[in-house]
Order: sequence, then structure tokens, then C-alpha cells
Amino acid sequence: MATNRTFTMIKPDAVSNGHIGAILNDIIAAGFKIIAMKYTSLTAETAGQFYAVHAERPFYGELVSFMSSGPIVAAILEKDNAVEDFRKLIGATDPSKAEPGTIRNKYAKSIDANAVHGSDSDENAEIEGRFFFNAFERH
Ligand code: RTP
Ligand code: MG
Repeated sequence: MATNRTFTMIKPDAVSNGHIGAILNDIIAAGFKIIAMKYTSLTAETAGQFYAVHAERPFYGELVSFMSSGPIVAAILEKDNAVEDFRKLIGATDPSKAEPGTIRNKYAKSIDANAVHGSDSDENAEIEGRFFFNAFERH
């Protein structure tokens, strides 16, 4: 399996609930290497751009407002089979359906406030990493 990259955000709920350290520990313990990371926040405009693929979905307004409600941690991660393995590590979108031991099972409260983002394809991982990090930061 080739080594490749994914992109994650620790979402505003997990940051405000004090879970940054525990989530980063889980990510590192699962074998992911942190390539780039920043503590920052999204505005309604930048959250809307980031999730533009969901613009027509009924939950888009709530998603944009939640993702711009407080600080986040954005990171580029590297591992063999990164995108798929990271989606397994975080668990289902709805935390009540996330497997025990997954990050969303442990730290998320609802489908809206679900603790972490994980890219859904290699192509989107690249696009999302570029959204937050310049070429020097993505070394
Ligand atoms: P993410 O992009 O944040 O990693 O989440 P995901 O792939 O598991 O889910 P996605 O389909 O990409 O949806 C993005 C975020 O929108 C919210 N959502 N709400 N009410 C609903 O049916 C619904 N579906 C999705 C979730 O907060 C999800 O993380
Ligand atoms: Mg998604």
C-alpha cells in the first residue's frame, strides 16, 4: 500500500470540549505522521467554500454556521492508505453509529458536532490540504 496523505480538522466542538490532545494522541497512536498543523478558525465565508460540495444539501447552513463557530485545528497527515484508514479511525458521520473506540464514538455528541473531519478521497485530501497550507508548509 502506497504512503499517502489525508487532511483533517478537529472541529469546534472537540476544541471547546478540551479534546485536542486526546484526539492527536489517537491519531499518532494509529500510525499517522503529522506533516503540517495549525490552530485557526473558519469564517462563514471560508467554511462555505471548504464545504461547497454540500451547498445544495439541507444541512449546509447548519454545517457552515457550526464550522465557523469557534477555533479548529487543521492538519495534513501521512500514512499508508491514509484516506481510508483515517475514515476508519474516526468512525461514522453520525457518532451514535460510530464503532466503539473510534474518535467520533469517543468524543462526538451529534451528527452536526461530530468532533473531526476526514477527507473522503486522495483528490479531496490534496485540495483540502491546499486550502489551509501553502507550498512551504506542505513540504
Ligand atoms: P466530514 O466531511 O466533516 O469529515 O464528514 P463526513 O464526510 O463523515 O460527512 P459528509 O457527508 O461529508 O457531511 C459533512 C458534515 O455535514 C454534516 N451532516 N449532516 N444531518 C445530516 O444528515 C448530515 N449529514 C452530514 C455532518 O456534520 C458531516 O460531518
Ligand atoms: Mg465529508
